[in-house]
Amino acid sequence: MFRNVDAFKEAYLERLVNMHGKGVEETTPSDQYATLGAMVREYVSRNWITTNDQYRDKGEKQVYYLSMEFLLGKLLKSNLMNLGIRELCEQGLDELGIDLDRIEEQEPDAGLGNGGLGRLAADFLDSMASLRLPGHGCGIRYKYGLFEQKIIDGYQVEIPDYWLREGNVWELRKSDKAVEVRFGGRITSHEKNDQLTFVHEDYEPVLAVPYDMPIVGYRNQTVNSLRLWSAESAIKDFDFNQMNDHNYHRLIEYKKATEAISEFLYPDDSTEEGKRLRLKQQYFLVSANLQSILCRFKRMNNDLSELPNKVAIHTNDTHPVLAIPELMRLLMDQEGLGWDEAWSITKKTISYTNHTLMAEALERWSVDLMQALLPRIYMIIDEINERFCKTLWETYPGQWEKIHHMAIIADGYVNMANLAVVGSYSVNGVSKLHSNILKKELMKPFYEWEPHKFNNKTNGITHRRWLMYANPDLTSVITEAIGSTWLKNPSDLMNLQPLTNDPSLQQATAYVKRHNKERLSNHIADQYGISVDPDSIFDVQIKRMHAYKRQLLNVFHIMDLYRRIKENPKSRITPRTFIFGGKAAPSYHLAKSVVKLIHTIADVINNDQSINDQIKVVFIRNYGVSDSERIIPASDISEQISTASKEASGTGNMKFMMNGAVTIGTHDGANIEMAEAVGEDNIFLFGLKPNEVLSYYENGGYHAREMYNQDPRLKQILDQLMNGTFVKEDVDFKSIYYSLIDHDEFFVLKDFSAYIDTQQRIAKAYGDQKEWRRMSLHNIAHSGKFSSDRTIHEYASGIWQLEPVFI
Ligand code: 26V
Repeated sequence: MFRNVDAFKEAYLERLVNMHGKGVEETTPSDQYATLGAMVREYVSRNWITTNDQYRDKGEKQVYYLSMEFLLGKLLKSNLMNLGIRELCEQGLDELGIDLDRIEEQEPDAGLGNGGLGRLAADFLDSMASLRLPGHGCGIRYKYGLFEQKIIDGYQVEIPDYWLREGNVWELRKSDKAVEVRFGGRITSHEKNDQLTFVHEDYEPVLAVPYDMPIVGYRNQTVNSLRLWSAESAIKDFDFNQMNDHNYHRLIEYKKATEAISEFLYPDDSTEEGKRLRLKQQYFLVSANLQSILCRFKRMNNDLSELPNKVAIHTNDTHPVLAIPELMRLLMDQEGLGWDEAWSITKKTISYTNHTLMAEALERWSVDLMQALLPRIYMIIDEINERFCKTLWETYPGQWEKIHHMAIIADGYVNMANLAVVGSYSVNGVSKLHSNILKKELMKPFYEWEPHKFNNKTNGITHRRWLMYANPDLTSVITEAIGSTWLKNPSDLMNLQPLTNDPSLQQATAYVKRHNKERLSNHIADQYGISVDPDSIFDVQIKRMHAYKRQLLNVFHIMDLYRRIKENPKSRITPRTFIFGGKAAPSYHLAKSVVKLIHTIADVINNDQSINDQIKVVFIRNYGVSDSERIIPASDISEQISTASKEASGTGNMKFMMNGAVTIGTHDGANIEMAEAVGEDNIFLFGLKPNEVLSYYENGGYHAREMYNQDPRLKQILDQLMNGTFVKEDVDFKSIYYSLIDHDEFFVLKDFSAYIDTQQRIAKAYGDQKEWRRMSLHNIAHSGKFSSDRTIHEYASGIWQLEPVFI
């Protein structure tokens, strides 16, 4: 059906009419999307089957990437492009009077993730398939993705995101592969032939049903899988008919509780009452996948000691780390192995990535909760802990504090990061700086205990989605300049390096940027009624709202700039458009008041005629993957200004770099490696160094109030939060004010002055357009290293021992 344009048109028309039962003219763009999606899914199914067959026949090692989040965004365009059939479809549809861009717009973003961690998982899937690696995603099919952000009166309001409303064209329900996951109940032990066996009784069964989505490699035959599990009642509906009232009610309750497991993605601030459900989700993910992985393995192997040679199980953060006790449980209780053998296999099979050093984000589960919900799993964790502490004791006799710190269970809690390190063979951080801090601070005793486990895998992004597909015009310009090898081998972007001073190339890239900015300006005018000048500097900070990411620093720069313009009505600056976007976790009050603050200052500044449109402030509501694809190609300045040591890596920073934006950033996460790649002259780094920040945390010595007293600019800005300059309604920003004056945990005031200076340097640099264009090209040239193809290559050879399979 995709052989040639005519064959496509014929097949498409027939499908369109048959699928929707109406004449072509009456079909809606959403109908047209559903039809094209279904055709593409069908088209890949042959290669999907072949890929699976070959993986089985060749018996190559497989990696399973376990993640609570996959922030996929839209898939139609990337699938068409990876398959190499988009042009054909575009032409065919065009001849039918249908606009492909418009169809692609119809697809809802699959928002099954919070932010960086979830999007990284999605980029990794793309890279694994494109590098022909047998790697699969394993996740949960949430009925509702991350909440939709509405802005009412400048305040964030959360609405459920029912992304499955119109169905999901990419998925295939595999009822025959469903497995049972068990919660609650009690464990009894029995002796049988000299062996202790454990029996789980009175548990609550939940049926886990997999939905598979194809992951299409770039211009190869590989089609990997993303398997998302849905929770359903394990009791057949017809049983309901023969019930009395009491049982019927209990069954309804059971059904509701069961389905709740895959109902919602948790925003990263889960409250107490939500915790139980979150733990249920984690075990559901882990148990369903491990049963299915083991079942597949056993179809081809009967020697379980071969498992680590055939299967790698990767845990994306600690969320799926129950995979360790669950694999132990399956190997012992189901397969009959003894503890030592099961433990040796488990430790050689599981690897773990840490994604944050933020103490609040390190997972701990109360023993009571875990014992009640997962009695057998808890027993196993307890035993792992006992044995581990015993060996620690032998090495560090008498060092109670150290052992207490390293214990998996302590003070009534299970420490998931400790379990992850003890039960895996590889622990990695996501940037050089982050991995070093892991070794030297957070996991120091573990590093001293088992140094060989620790390694770094600096994050990356898929250059296909983030450059080739999001920025097709820049892609053409690059290909015209250096040929097309970089498409498959992104490090070849370096071939741009000798051309960064080439006037015609500079002109071509500037033209593309200007065009992208114009498109974004139109979108902003259309959606927000704000007119922004495409010739202004587009200065962009898009990411989750969080104190450590310091959107406040950016806001304070805007307030300061506004003051300067008002005080010097005759001077003119190069106009700037400040663009923000990001969701605040629903119960994160401080982050939510920053959303309100941005809207408040935007309202004042955008409506102040006296400043002649020199600054505009735009907040993109409900920011998600599709927004970033539109915004990043249109950006001049990329704001990566987290408190040094706090951002594990960042990945947005790499996306901007690849699209020719210039970074203003702190010495944090992957910014440091970006600076190493481009040289300090081609990036604007400022502020405290990670060691300075860590030393303040450790030794004190920072007094925020002094900053306020010493710097009149800061004093004025902070006072304005309280005195009504910006605030016309009955709101104030007391909580922001006091969080800074009293404590300033994230050194906003401390870095303010350096930030303002650097913003001035960057404004000056922008004034020299020739130099700016060179710098922009220089950044693109050095961005290939940050392709997730490089990252995944390192995971495959350094952690998973995985070989490509040619389909
Ligand atoms: C979660 C939470 C939850 C409780 C409140 C504080 C807090 C702070 C951070 C997080 C993030 C958890 C894990 C995460 O998403 N990490 C991100 O992973 C990205 C991919 O490796 C990385 O680029 C980001 O720097 C990192 O924040």
